[in-house]
Amino acid sequence: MDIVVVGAGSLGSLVGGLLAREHDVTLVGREPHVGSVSENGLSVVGTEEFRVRPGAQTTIPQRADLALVTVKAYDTAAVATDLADCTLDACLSLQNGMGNEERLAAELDCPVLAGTCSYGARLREPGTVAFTGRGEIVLGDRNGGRSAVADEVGAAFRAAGIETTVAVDMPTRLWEKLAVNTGINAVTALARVANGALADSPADAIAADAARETAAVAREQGIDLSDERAVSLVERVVGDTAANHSSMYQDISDGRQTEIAAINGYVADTATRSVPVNETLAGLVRTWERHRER
Ligand code: KPL
Repeated sequence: MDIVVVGAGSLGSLVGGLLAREHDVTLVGREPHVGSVSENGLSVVGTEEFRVRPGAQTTIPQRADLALVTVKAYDTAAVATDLADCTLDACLSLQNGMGNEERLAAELDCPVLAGTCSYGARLREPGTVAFTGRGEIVLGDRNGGRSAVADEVGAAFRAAGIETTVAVDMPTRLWEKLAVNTGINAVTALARVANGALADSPADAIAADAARETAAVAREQGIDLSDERAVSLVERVVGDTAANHSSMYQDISDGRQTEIAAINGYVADTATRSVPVNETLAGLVRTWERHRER
């Protein structure tokens, strides 16, 4: 399969690297990373170690069988506009936050699948990505139900040795992932700790409360997500990605804009009830963003 990965940051480089063991992959990202990959290949280190030679460039190619979108949620609208000029058979969003698939589908002619990924990844230096925790990849029709395109993409992921679940309940899965991200990302970013530090810590109650609030908002939207399931998913991902620094931790460490608006901010904005933990976390991270040095 001819796959373009739009967003060769930490997660995009890791998943693109795993896929490149079997498929023709082009990573689209920024310099100096893509220059280093196109010259010397991509090294994956950590949980699995190997080197691959995907294509790597700063612009989106004209056509691909699959566009795998891994950009930050705040860049989705711009990427959707760029991808609209590209001939694609399918598009898969593997991003944090809600609403990405709708933004892509509004611009693209091909089927847009939803996906979730809880792998831990970190760009160590240009050309090298650390695989810091094997989580789960789930993908499927963004509105739920069976999809032949999702089956085909799932088979392509599995052919590359990536354990992948093709799900018929993606709307629920996206809320479950949101519960995980509302529990882990801002808390680890503000406490300056790896995901594993949340286990049995003074902050684990904050993470659990944020996830419970997210589950309550999901139920308001007609999604069947219990408080217990939301909290147990947070605990599972904390264990699976214990050594990983969350993407929001990495964003704050690198002085970058975060995805707070699409995570805790989304829950706070969507809720018709009071969600004080998500509001507090969103307020703290937004305050940091406002005063960060650019
Ligand atoms: O999605 C993640 C993120 O960091 O954004 C988790 C699953 C929490 C892994 O760190």
